[in-house]
Amino acid sequence: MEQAAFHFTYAGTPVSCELYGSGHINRTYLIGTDTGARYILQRLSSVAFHDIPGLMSNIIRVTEHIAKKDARPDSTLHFIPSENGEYYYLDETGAYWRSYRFVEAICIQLPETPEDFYQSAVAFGTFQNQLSDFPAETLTETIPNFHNTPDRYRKFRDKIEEDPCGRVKGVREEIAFYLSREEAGGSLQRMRDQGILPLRVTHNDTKLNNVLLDEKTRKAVCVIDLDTVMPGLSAFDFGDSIRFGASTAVEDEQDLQKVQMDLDLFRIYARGFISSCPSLTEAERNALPLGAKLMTLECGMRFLTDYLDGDHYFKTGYSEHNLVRARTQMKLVADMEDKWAEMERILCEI
Ligand code: ADP
Ligand code: GN1
Ligand code: MG
Repeated sequence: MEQAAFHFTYAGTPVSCELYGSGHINRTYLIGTDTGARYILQRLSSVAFHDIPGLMSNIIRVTEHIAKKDARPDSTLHFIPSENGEYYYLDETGAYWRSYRFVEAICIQLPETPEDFYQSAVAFGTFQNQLSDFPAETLTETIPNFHNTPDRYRKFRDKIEEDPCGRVKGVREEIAFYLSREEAGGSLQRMRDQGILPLRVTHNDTKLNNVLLDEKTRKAVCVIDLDTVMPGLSAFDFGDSIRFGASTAVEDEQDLQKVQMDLDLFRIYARGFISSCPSLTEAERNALPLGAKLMTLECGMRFLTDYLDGDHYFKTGYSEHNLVRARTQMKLVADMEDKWAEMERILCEI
């Protein structure tokens, strides 16, 4: 049993603790108690997050805002204070923990039906819309420059130069792929700097497995993994969902033949997202395909950067795991480039 579990104000005493979920960043446990109440307990990644009090303050404010707009009991996550009244617990090793109510629902890696994907679009579109009146500038940037693609390019170049693990020589083709798209990679950031695209509160990590679905009705229950909720562009949230959920294969598929961006899923997600987020401006709508391409490009480059660095950021199951992920993202970017006209046409027709 993780000792941290005994430091939260649960309804009951913890009696079981098992590793849970499939996230790449935090360490997640499911806690059972003697009253039957269940909780998620997470040890937050110290590699990814450097200001946990600021991060938890963002999350509490955002979840309270959503709870006021949607009265369903599980419309958002409910965090549990620790014994000292904070929404986190700092253990003697310096690790931060936090806990929230377990939601009885399912979490999937790829849509089993198009309707699953539509539901996730409605969940993320609604999330963004519910927060459209939230003062974005008052939120802490939990990971500074998180989706600043030019900044991600700078970090990528630094790692290529440093080459701490001697891995550069084995991945020249992959490096060339990402570097050749650097100019295009900066386009969303330029539109943000020029004020063409507004800053709003965004989730920034809109993978399908960050939405919970009701097992029976298959309707979306709530959006989870709120660590990266901060000011951003709507194209980030749209784009990251397409990157992950509109792929015909999982993010770490080794057989690249199986990896494509499915245009039907793209259309379905776009419909769900746009219809549930009426506050999108015309410029934001037009930037959605770019979001899909750039989030895929950026994420793939982040996987490759972490591979060059010796795999410290993303959890990996084997030594080339991040490289495999970087390659699936390359395949998706190339496929989106081939399907670009179709993607734009779909957006015009909605
Ligand atoms: P990470 O940042 O590591 O992705 P998440 O917050 O997404 O961490 O949690 C990891 C996984 O745990 C999720 O993908 C999901 O499977 C599961 N999970 C998290 N919160 C809940 C919850 N309240 N109810 C049910 N499952 C959850
Ligand atoms: C991480 O936490 P998780 O597994 O939902 C990452 C995302 C990446 C994603 C790639 C805080 O998401 O940015 O897109 O992996 N989260 C963080 O699968 O870096
Ligand atoms: Mg997650």
